[in-house]
Order: sequence, then C-alpha cells, then structure tokens
Amino acid sequence: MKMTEKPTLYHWEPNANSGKPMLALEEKCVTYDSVYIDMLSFDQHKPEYLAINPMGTIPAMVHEGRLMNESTAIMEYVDARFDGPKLRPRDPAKRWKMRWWMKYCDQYYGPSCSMIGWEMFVGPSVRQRDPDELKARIDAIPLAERRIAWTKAIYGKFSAEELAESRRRVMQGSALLEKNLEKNEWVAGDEFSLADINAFNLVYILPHMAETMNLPSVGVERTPMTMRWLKRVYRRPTIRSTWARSRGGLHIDIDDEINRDLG
Ligand SMILES: N[C@@H](CCC(=O)N[C@@H](CS)C(=O)NCC(=O)O)C(=O)O
Repeated sequence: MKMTEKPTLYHWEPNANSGKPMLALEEKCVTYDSVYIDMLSFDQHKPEYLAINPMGTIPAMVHEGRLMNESTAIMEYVDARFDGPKLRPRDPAKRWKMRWWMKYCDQYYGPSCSMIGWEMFVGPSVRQRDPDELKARIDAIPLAERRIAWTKAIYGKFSAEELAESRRRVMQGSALLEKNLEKNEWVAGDEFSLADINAFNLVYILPHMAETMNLPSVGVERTPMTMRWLKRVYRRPTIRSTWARSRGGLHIDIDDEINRDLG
C-alpha cells in the first residue's frame, strides 16, 4: 500500500454533493479528517473556507497540498488515488455509462431536486433571521448563480414556472432511473460504482417527498426497482458510517429503509 497523507474533506450534511466524496472515501476505506461546514450558518462563504474553495461551494478536499473542489471530480480522484475496491468499471462501455449517469445527475436531475429542496427546506430554515444579516450574507456569496439561488430561496422568489419545470424533471429523471434499474442491478450495470453513489445522494430522499411535497416520483408502486436498488445501497455498511457524521437534517432511519416492505 502506498504511504499517503490523510485527506481533509470539508462537507455539510451527507447528502447531495457533500455525500458524494464522503461515501466514496468510506467505500475505499480511506480514513479522512472531516470538517463540517454548516451551510445554513453560511460557513461556506467565510474567508477561512474561501481560502480552501474560492467558489464558496461545498464540498472541497485538501490532499497532499492540493485544494480540490467539484464533488464528482473529487470522487474520481479518490477512486484513482487510493487503494481499496474499484469504484469505476474498467470496461469502457460501462465506464461511459457511469459517467453518463453522473453527468445527468449533476446537470439535470440534481439541480431540479435541489431547487425543490431549497424552496421547501433551505429558504424556510433561514428566512426568519435578521434581514440586514441575511442581506450581508447574500452579498458575501462569490458565485453569481449561488447568490441568485440564495436570494430566491430566502425571499420565496422561485417562480411557479421554475418550480413546475423542476418537478417535471424530477419525475422524468426518476422514471429514467427506474427504466435503467429494470435491466441492471447497479446504475452503470452489474457493478457498484460512483454512479450509484452519485444517484443515491439525490434519490434516497425522494420517497419521503412523495407525500410531504406531493412529488410522487419514487415509491413502491411507481418505481419498484428503484426502491429495491435503494435497499441494496442502504445495506452497505458505508451508509451507516457516513450518516454517523450528520448533525441533523437527515431524519431517515436506515433500519426502516432496510426493513421496508417492497411486496
Ligand atoms: N458542482 C459543485 C456544486 C457544489 C454545490 O453547489 N454545493 C452546494 C451544496 S449541495 C453548496 O455549496 N451550496 C452552498 C451555497 O450555495 O452557498 C460540486 O459538485 O461540488
């Protein structure tokens, strides 16, 4: 085994983009230093974090003096750089499929899930704070697109059209994933890969949004194969060790998911 420095991962809750490198590191059995960045306290825009990731987004990783951002690129680095189980298929067609799904999640499915999450959870979690403080927080955000997302979430300004389009995309993405999982055990085919990690971090919450947010995209009736795939992922011990780093905000009981009756 190569002697190597421990990476430091800066992350929020183990979901969406933060959950991706967290789970990849666990799957590779890599010990890492974890630094929790509280997104709802705007830690990601504070100077000490901007020195690590000037984009002001989470996650970021530091390894051997390298400052790294972009969660999917970090996952690929983790798989290539560390010993442990391979998380990318060697077969070129399967690797293409893994990357296809990661791009689809990152550019299309994920941002739509995220907009709904920001409207329903992030905005309401912070908007009661002092208006001057919130304005100063928004002004300190380095990326224009993130400034816009925060402004819309805080002031309830996502338009009805934007939200409807995001809901449509979540429904469409979930249907596409179901179709894929009808033929494949894992997202990229017959082996667990980074594509499963990527998709899981978006999809695990969707069965819980069916009723609470009237978004019936993933559930026992509509997407039985996705529910079985979720159960297979939940059974991996790495989910438990990764979620142990949560400080709240994730109210999903892993045992309930594993024991869920799928008929
Ligand atoms: N493409 C980036 C996106 C990172 C990103 O937008 N992360 C969200 C959390 S999931 C974030 O940093 N939000 C904080 C903010 O917008 O201030 C990646 O994959 O790392």
